[in-house]
Amino acid sequence: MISAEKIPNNVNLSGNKRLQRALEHWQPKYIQWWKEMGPQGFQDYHQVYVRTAISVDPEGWAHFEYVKLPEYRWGIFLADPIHDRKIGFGDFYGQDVWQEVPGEFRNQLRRLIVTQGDTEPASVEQQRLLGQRCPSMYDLRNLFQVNVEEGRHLWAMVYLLHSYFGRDGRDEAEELLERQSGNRDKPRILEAFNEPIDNWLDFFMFTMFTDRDGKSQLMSLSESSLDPLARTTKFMLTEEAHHMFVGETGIARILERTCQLMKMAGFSEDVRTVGGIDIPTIQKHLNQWFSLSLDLHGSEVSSNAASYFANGLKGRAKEDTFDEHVVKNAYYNMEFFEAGKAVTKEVLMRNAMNEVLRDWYVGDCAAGVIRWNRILESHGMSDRLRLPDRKFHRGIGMYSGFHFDPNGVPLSAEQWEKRKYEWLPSAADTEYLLSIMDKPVFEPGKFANYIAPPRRGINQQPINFEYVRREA
Ligand code: BYC
Repeated sequence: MISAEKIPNNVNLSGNKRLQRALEHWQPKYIQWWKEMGPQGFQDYHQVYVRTAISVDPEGWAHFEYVKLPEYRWGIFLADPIHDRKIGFGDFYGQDVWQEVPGEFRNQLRRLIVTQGDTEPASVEQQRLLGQRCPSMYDLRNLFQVNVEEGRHLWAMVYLLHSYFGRDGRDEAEELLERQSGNRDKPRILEAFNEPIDNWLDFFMFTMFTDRDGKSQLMSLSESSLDPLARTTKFMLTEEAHHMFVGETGIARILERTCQLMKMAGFSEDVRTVGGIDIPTIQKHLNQWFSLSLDLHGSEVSSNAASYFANGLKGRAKEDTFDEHVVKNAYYNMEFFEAGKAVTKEVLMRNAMNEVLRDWYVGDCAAGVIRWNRILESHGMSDRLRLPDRKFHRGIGMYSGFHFDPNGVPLSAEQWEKRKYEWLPSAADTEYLLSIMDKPVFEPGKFANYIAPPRRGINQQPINFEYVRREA
């Protein structure tokens, strides 16, 4: 039975019987999905020290408690309404925002919400085995925090589908639990969410780069004319920040440890001989998840994106920082790749909105890489990490039929086949990573050899706090 205590919410759930009934019908299916497809081996006997959002104010948001994962209180929260909010971009600029879905945009909005919603359970599925290989109890807890929040983000999208899309919305909500990451017959919608994440280097790169796509997409949806969508995604962004923290600090701690091990082993030694993760392997995983996450922004030239913008459904990140919001006669200088050469052409800005968002995303990623490189620098290392060229390893958009190296230099199909594992993780790299992650570290305060401890614990708890406890 759904109640305000069980499902914390600020949408007056108990005052909306129709919605309450719809969610009551969906909830047991969600719990069944969570138990089958969520963290494996940590459903029944473990209690996890997690943060649960119980309201949108800073206090209610930072509520920490031990819970069994299937008993996490997945709540429904919208950021506070902005009084008299107006549409901020596109053809309806300056008009009142919508509290209901306009019939003519119903399909487009449903598609955007379903695509966003699909990524959330997908990521939980991708990460379901990681607990068995955790580098520490601190990291295990962070993994589960990320997982339960992705589950909450699914609830957020399901709330919108149930509230505003009637029968179709309810059907879509069911299908969100039926598609499965990596399933050949019923895969998840976007490609990056069908890739396995079976080791912690992948997990940290995923939370650094793919969750950052979550940030850029949610920022653009939080500008939406559909006010409930804008308010829902705005609150999701507060949780997204922690996911990127997990990714960025996870890699930072691996880099720290790699530097320490290299010093101990002597710089000419392969750090793998002392159980560390070498910088080329880190770079390959960066290449993999950055390029997959570039794909998540869609094609460079997209009539879908133009129409989302024109109709006010999906804007640019930080729309209010732009001078002009209708963007009817503006152009974007885009680089095309024609007959083996780069050619710059003008494209109508509205058609280039995916690329505009990707520009913002690349800038945000680049800042993170600079912070990582400071660690290498502080240890006197000459190695540096870098983002590969945007053309590298693309599966969506105009570069997808071609091959490029990380500098953006075109390659023939044969050259690519011969060299791709210089830049992307090979089966041997994965095998090595799994070999150093085969024994989970469950002892409080202990860390696997390949990663340094964090600077501080969660919620001012010590690093050796029992973040996950097993019931007797
Ligand atoms: N894989 O016109 P185009 C997150 C399809 S992550 C496979 O360029 P559009 C999270 C596309 O559907 C953020 N297919 O597409 C992170 C279209 O198909 P149709 C998730 C792809 O619509 C970590 C065709 O190619 N949020 O939250 O402009 C953990 C033509 O494409 C892909 C959103 O995605 C792909 N990568 O842009 C947990 C926001 N890309 O019509 C969570 C909502 C494109 O030919 N979604 N296609 O059948 C959107 O805004 C847009 O759907 C996209 C695509 C930006 C994804």
